[in-house]
Amino acid sequence: MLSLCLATRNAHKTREFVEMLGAEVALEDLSAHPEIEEVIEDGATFAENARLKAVSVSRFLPGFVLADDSGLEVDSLGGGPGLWSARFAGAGASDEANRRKLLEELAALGPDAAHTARFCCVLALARAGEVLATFEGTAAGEIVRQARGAAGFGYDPLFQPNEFSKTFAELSAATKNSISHRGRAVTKLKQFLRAANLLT
Ligand code: ITT
Repeated sequence: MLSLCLATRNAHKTREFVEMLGAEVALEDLSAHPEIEEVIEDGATFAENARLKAVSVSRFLPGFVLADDSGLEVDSLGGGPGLWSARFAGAGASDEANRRKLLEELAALGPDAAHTARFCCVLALARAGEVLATFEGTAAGEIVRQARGAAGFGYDPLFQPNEFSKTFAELSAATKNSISHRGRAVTKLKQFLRAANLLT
């Protein structure tokens, strides 16, 4: 069985990877490794940050390390919060505080501001300090005017994917995973792992 360490301290991300990779992959995340220091995410893109996290953690741990850098880009906010999605309302901000700030910033632009947005995810797979491959996925949709739903995490209650009338937080985990930015990136990761005979 393939063992993978997820270079994340976000338990919501870990849950989604467990749901998507299933029993074929033995997963752990950094909650099992409190000794590993926080990686400074100072890259200029999701891909750079994913590579930074994967390389840095794979220097400490044996085997394969997978990092996820992701975020929400809102067109009328010039692509923000983007790389700052986790810390939009300040370092260590709660998901709720980040959502409130997003709604406030959009409301300040007036009723005609576009609400189009996309979630982006880049995964970086590394071993022994070297990136083996990266995989990306996006999901397009719009920001709703009021939070709806209780599933998921982060900006899910505010994001309604195109062709759906429910937010990510109103959809089942299986449906979100089948259309999400992370789900699309994981599909590419699985293809890579199968081609390398690491997954059946
Ligand atoms: P790690 O760096 O430890 O993985 P993090 O939460 O800080 O955890 P990121 O720097 O990649 O991770 O920030 C991602 C943020 O983007 C996340 O905290 C959410 O606010 C948002 N986000 C990403 N994917 C999301 C999703 O599927 N649903 C809702 N919000 C999401």
